[in-house]
Amino acid sequence: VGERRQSVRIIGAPTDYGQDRRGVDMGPSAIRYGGLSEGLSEAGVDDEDAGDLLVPRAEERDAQYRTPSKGKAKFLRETEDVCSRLATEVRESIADGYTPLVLGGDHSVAIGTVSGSAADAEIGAIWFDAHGDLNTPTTTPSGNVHGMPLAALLGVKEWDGVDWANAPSLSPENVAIVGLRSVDDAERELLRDSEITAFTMSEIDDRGLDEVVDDALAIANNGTEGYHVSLDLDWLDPTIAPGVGTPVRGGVDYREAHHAMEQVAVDGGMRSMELVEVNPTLDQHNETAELAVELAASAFGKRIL
Ligand code: 4U7
Ligand code: MN
Ligand code: MN
Ligand code: MN
Repeated sequence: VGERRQSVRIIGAPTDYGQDRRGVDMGPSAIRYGGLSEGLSEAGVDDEDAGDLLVPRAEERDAQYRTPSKGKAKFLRETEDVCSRLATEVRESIADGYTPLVLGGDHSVAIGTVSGSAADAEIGAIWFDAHGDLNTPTTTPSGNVHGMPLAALLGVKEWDGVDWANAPSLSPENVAIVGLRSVDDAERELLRDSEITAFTMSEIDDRGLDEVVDDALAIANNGTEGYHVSLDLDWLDPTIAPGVGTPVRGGVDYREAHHAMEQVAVDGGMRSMELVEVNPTLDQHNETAELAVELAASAFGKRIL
């Protein structure tokens, strides 16, 4: 680290189609206001801000897409539209020599980020999250697409009529979920039958996060040309990251999280990153957004000394 100067392109994806609590569409503003550009300079990278994708407000969309009937995905067409535009931006950023840093928005934007990052290369992914995000329109208990992006990216085929199911972006053997502590029955079944590796909080308690992240990096790097880091802020304990829509107690603490990101920086194989699920309307004095900034700075190589 430190030898090559990295260039980061920031792309805002201000969506809130993927979940029920409004306000997560203000995430990109909150993260920028939380000092993103300064944080990245402290990490020694050059940053360029591409601004935000244009995302129509949920209220302007047809009410039928908002209906939370079980076994259906809400705002699926809207999500598909945003994600396909985001994928293009991410792909082009990488082709231009940048590491894309996507600011969500709810976690459904990962479908776009990862599709773009995987468009021209075999990649792995490390999914820092309390949740598995492995539901589909058939298994979802909520109808919320932010609970489905990893299933979409792995090509779990229950997406009828939506393009992303036809071209999986990730292979299960190169995917590691880190920090898992809230799992639905169908997700548990899928995890049991697939080659995805899930490191639960209980395994982290047992082995320590440092060792677990080393394993996750090895999985994501194995036979790939780098990996995507998807950082859902609900990965962290809600006492330090209250500004998220689906908090789950028992997450990683401040120093653990930083060390994990520092491991990513030392590894050097990160191809793209996203910071998702920051909801300023649920936050305390923007602390969750500021924490997202600090963690991104660590992932891009910021050091104490
Ligand atoms: B997040 C949930 F049922 N599993 O599918 C669902 F518990 O992106 C939550 O990780 C999903 O924040 C959380 O709605 C999605 C629920
Ligand atoms: Mn989550
Ligand atoms: Mn270590
Ligand atoms: Mn998530």
